This record gives sequence, structure tokens and C-alpha cells, in this order.
Amino acid sequence: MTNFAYTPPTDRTLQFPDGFLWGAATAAYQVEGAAHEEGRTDSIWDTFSRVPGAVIDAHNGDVACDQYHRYADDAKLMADLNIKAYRFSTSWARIRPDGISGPAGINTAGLDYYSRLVDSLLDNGIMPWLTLYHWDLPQALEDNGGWANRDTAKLFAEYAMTVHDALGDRVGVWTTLNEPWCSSFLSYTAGVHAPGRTSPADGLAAAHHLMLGHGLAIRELRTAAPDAELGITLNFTVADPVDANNPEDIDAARRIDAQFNRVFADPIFNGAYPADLMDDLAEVGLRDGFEALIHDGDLDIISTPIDALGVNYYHGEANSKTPPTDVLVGDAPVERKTRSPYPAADGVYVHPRGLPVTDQDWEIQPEGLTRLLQRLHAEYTGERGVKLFITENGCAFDDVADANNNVDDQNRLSFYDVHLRAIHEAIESGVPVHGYFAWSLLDNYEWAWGYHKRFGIVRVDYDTQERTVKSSGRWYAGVAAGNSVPAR
Ligand code: IFM
Repeated sequence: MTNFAYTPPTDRTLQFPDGFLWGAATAAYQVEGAAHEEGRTDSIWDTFSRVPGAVIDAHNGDVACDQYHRYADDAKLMADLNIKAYRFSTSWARIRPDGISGPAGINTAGLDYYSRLVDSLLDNGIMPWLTLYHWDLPQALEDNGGWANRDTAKLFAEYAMTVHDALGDRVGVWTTLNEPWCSSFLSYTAGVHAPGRTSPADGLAAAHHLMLGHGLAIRELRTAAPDAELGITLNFTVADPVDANNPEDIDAARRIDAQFNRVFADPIFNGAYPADLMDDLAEVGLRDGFEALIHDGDLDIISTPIDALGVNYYHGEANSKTPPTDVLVGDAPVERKTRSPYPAADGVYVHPRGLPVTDQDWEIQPEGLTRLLQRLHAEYTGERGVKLFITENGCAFDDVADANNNVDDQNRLSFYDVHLRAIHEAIESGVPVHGYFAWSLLDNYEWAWGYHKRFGIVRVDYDTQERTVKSSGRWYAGVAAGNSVPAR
């Protein structure tokens, strides 16, 4: 077990605001399984997991946590853990398997599954928090160009309405996309995620079309459901220069901030891509191609007002243009040849800071979350009245289970403790944060890492599908019950 020696403050119980929402999150491909049942076709992750070397040990989501068959028990388990909201995603390949437009493209059996899941959650007093896209594009659409094809944005809005027509009577919170940075740049430029392309131009096209799909879906959902809470989840990094007095390091951090954070936050909230990003793209000859993708009116659509911003935070980074002497392994679990996800940040490096790390070598940097929330509130959400939620935060550690599958994961518990304290600090400084979702409810399929990385507050025995609540899960249940983080 990685030794996470961070000592949190122990002497204060921190009370969260009344109504703070305590939730847990998963995503369709990572937990459902039933990959070939009841009309579901391949998504890009089914295909990608078959590419030699793409996923460690060629693990795939065929069975995953079998939530497709175990959703009712999982809903009861969440209720036992005092979880008030379940953030899950719907699988496009289950609902519109062949990527065909119109009523003929709908797979009713797929919608029925989500209807049963939603009913089970409601029966257990759990709010369904629905994400429409968590990376699993139908392969049929990838065969037609994927997110690099503008048509995919329009088909996404149609799919969103198909889901809404079926579930809108019971689901009040709608998230369009989860982490578009991953489904564009990690997927179409770095090649470490499905569909595994390695093209900076395709990554930029995917990013713009994901944004367009988001805006089109928000517009249609808003018309159909004026009272629903609509939003998007972005993953953020906190890019700091290694040397705050070195102009080269400052520029390195600025590039990462532009190409990770502001490339999505700016068009959504300000209706424009950042000017410095456009300059960076011009330097590498990508600006004209990117601008040609942006049709008149696109930015108005993308900046259609939203109600909620989901924030996914795992770690920040220290950037420099000087190579480090020591490297963090970070996001490259496999041996496939990959490239940087950034279109215009060659020669920018991440420097380890001597912080404790998780089992994926992700630095544990809770104070970055406080700063991130303060910044988002000041620059984007505060004046627009957009609610902030933490929709993902968590860690992989090399769990050690005893003969009964019990896991005393004090390191994960400490991770949650220090991050919740960081959120509380942001709240105390005047940032209204409305809820928190632990990533993840269950150990699950961690993409290119397969089942080798465990994030759950509940252990999954993949041989038997038995669920066993870990120490972190019992602790989190107490936090949710008391609406407070206890002194330790
Ligand atoms: O497992 C993922 C999730 O699908 C998206 N956010 C990050 C998590 C941990 O890597």
C-alpha cells in the first residue's frame, strides 16, 4: 500500500452548509458490463480495448461491475452509506446503438434499463444525477469521423433529447459532458484513450465539436425542461510555474492553463476561445484550421447559460520549460506510442514537487482545490450565479484486502479528509460549493489502466462481484450523515 503520510488537521470538526449534497459517482462503461446485451453495440472503448497494447492486460468493460444486473442492490448499498445523489452516465451505444438519426435509431431496451435504475434510486431516496456522455461514443459514429466530424455534435443533441424524453419526468439534473479535455485531447491527440488517434488537429476539432454538442443539447434541454438543472463537468488542473519569477516557467504554466482549463471554460462562460490559446495555435500552424471549424453562431450556442458547473479535481502540476531530473509517470500507463495531449505545449514539462502521490503517481495537492474553487467563483461562476459542485475527487491506492475482502484504506480516507477540508476552506472564504461526489462508489474499469487501479469506497471482488464497504466508505457514510468532516 502506498504510504500517504499526509497529516491532516485533527482538532476541528468541519460543518458543511445546510443542504450540501453528498454523492458518489461512476460512469457507464466503467461499471455496467452487459456490453453486448439487449441491443447495445460497440462503443469506441469496446473497440479500443481490443487494440493490442492499448489497455493493460487487454482488460475491457464486458462485465465490469455488472451494475446492469445489480443496480437495485447498488442503490440499496448507496442508501446504507447515506449517499444522497448518484452521478451515473448513460451509454449512447445502448440507447442509439447505430448512430442513426430519427425514431428508428432508438433502442427501447436500453432506455428501459436506465428507467429501472432511476426508479431504484428514487425508491431509495437517492437523487439521480445524469451525465449524457462519459467518453463512450458509439463505434458507428467514430467510423463516420467521430468527434472530429461536426455532425456528431448534432447527433449528440438528438441523443440527449431521446434520453430526456424517457427520463425527464424523474431526473432533474442533466450534465452534458464529462471531462471534454479527456474525450478530445487525450483521445484524439495523445492517443491514450479511445479512439486512440494521435492528431493535434483532430483533438482540436473534437474539442470544438464537443463544445458545440454541449451547447446544442443545453438549448434543447432548456426548451423542454425550463426548471431542470443543466450543466457540464470539466476536469481542471492547477498549473503553477516551477519558479514564479522565471518568465519561461510562467509561460509554461500559462500554456497548460490555456490548453487544459480555459479552452473549455472560456467558450462556455465567455463565448470566446482564449486569445493566448489562439496565438499558441498560430505558432504551430494550427490556428487557421481551428478557426475554420468555428462557424458563425457556434460560440453563442456554446455559451448558452448553464445552471451548474461540475468540477473534477485530482491534482495540480508544477510546469517549466526546463526538463525535470525526476519524472512523474502520470497519464501514460501503456507502452503504446503516444504524444503530448497538448496541441501547442511542446517543451513544457511537469516537475514533481516532493508531495505524496497516489498509486498512479498523481500528486496529492488539496490546497490546489481551494485555489481552483476560489478562481472559478471569481472568474466564471460567481457573477453568473452558476452553482459549483465537485463532481469527482478521489484516488487510486493499492488496496490490501483481508480474507473477507475488508480493506482498511486509511490512505484513501486521509485523501478524502484533506480534500474535503480544502473545499470547506474555499466555502469559508466565500465560495458557495453545493455538493461533492466521491470518485468512485465502486472499484471499476480505470480506462487504459484496466482493473489495475482501484478508486472505490466500496471494494469489488471481480471474481464474485461481491461488494465490501472499505474503511473510507464507512467514514464517508458518517460524513454524509453528519454533514460534517469529523476531527481526527
Ligand atoms: O475514472 C476516471 C473517470 O472516468 C473520469 N475522471 C477521472 C477518473 C479517475 O481517473
